[in-house]
Amino acid sequence: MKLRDLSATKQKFFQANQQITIKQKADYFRDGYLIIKDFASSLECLTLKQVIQPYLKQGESEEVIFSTQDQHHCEQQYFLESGNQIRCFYEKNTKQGATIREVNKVGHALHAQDAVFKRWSTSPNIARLAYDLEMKQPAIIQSMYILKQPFVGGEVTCHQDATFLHSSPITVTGFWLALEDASVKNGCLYAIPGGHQSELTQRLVCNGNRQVYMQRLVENEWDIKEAIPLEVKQGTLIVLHGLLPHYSPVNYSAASRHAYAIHAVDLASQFSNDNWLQNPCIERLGYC
Ligand SMILES: O=C(O)CCC(=O)C(=O)O
Repeated sequence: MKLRDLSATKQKFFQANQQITIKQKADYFRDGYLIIKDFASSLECLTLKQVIQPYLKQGESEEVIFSTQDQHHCEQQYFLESGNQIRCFYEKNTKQGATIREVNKVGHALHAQDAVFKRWSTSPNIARLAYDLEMKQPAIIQSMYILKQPFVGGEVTCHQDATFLHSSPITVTGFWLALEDASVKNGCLYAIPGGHQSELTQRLVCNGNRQVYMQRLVENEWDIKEAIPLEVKQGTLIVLHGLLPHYSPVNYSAASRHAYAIHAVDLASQFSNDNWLQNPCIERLGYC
């Protein structure tokens, strides 16, 4: 099968329309996350893993990422302008001259700028799920391919997705697909069951000068000791409520832990105009 030839898999991609059960929906609203096994076939996972390959690039040169004059500013610009692009981000301390083995993630518009990722992201399976979870006008606004590479895959500190994609009311919902088995050994996701019922603790705000900073909203944070590992097999989808505290630790193992994560918001809510993401590629979800 050619890398980009999806004809063989098309049926599987669009099979869909399996509604979640009442229990699954109740579990999601109680726990803040929902684990759906076998959401994607191994062929779909393999296809996405192959399609990402040409996007994995060596660290960019000085003008893009690294400036001796104002490194921080350049890094911020690179990040802020990635909302409608497909760009590599690297593990910490490996900016200049980073190798492909040090790519941390690729973001943030695979769902719109690559035909195969777009097809998967906007498939009826995802759309149906979004509507089932009571989104009224769901639309994908961000996507990331996370590699968590062997030995170097860095920690994603505990956060709520609404910190980064804020709206009133908060509607951001994550759809995280395991493209490889994820366990405590290779840095699987951890989440605090029920933690989505707590407040939003901080926001990443972008000011008029296009500079981002973290704004703390409440003093008390969640207790990270309450987080549990979400060990899953390849093809499993984890749906994450936008207020659910979650993280993933360093991958010290020899096995990578690839995942594809998309974030949707409800267009019926008001997307905050001081979010970092100001130029999103919006892909509305619909199904017939
Ligand atoms: O895959 C990971 O390690 C973190 C993903 C994450 O935090 C997210 O998708 O919101």
